Amino acid sequence: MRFSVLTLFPEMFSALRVGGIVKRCVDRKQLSIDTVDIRAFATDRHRTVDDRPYGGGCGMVMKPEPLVAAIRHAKEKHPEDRVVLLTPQGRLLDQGLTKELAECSGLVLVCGRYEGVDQRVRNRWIEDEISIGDYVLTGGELAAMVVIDAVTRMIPGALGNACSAEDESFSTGLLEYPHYTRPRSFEGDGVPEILMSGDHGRIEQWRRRASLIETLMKRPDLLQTAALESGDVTFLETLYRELETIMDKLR
Ligand code: 4HQ
Repeated sequence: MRFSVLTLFPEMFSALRVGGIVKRCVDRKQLSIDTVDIRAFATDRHRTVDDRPYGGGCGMVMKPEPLVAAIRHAKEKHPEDRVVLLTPQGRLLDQGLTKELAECSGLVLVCGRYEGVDQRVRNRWIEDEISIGDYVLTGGELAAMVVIDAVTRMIPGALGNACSAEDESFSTGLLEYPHYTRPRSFEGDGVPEILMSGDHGRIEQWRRRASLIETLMKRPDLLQTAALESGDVTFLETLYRELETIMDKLR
């Protein structure tokens, strides 16, 4: 996987080289992250990259010439790479989109600043628009780093251990079950006995049920799109009937 990041703040991306899985993938050459400084493509004496909006109003707009020169520069080397703009108007990033992006040979991530980029650049050059969530950032850089991070862990072998990203709970569309490690007792709090039983069948069932409860309590909307098995629905029906019994007594 190859990322070319177009930004006015290339030094922000050094955060990805400090440590962790992204750095390890870069070191192993499973991943490359090349930053392109948009300001380097400005041609005037002041290296101007923004200008006032036509029609007036507050804020500035990224001017087209340096940005398009930077996109052309990135596309020159790898014309097949998909040009993606980070914007609240884009497709909401979820695990499904992350997997789709991981199938690309390369992505050109365009990070806007100010009020955004000139619409003509979007019309001519932007192939896809992605949002990391319904809130407003001061620039696309942190959104680009989120995309890089989430896509990187989908690269085969990226996670290092024997388990793949597929094994983890979110690929089932459910929230993760609770995790525990040593010590057996921590400040008076124990660990669910079942996890120390060595009975892998019962542990699997406990974890699945814990995931279902976690999802029901914290993100019930996810149950609509999760890959539920018939046993899952049976378990949720059991919970529902138990709650009904309790409620009947309260009423
Ligand atoms: N932006 N997901 C960059 C975002 C954003 C988001 C606002 C993009 C500011 C200049 N990007 N402009 N949410 O809030 O991707």
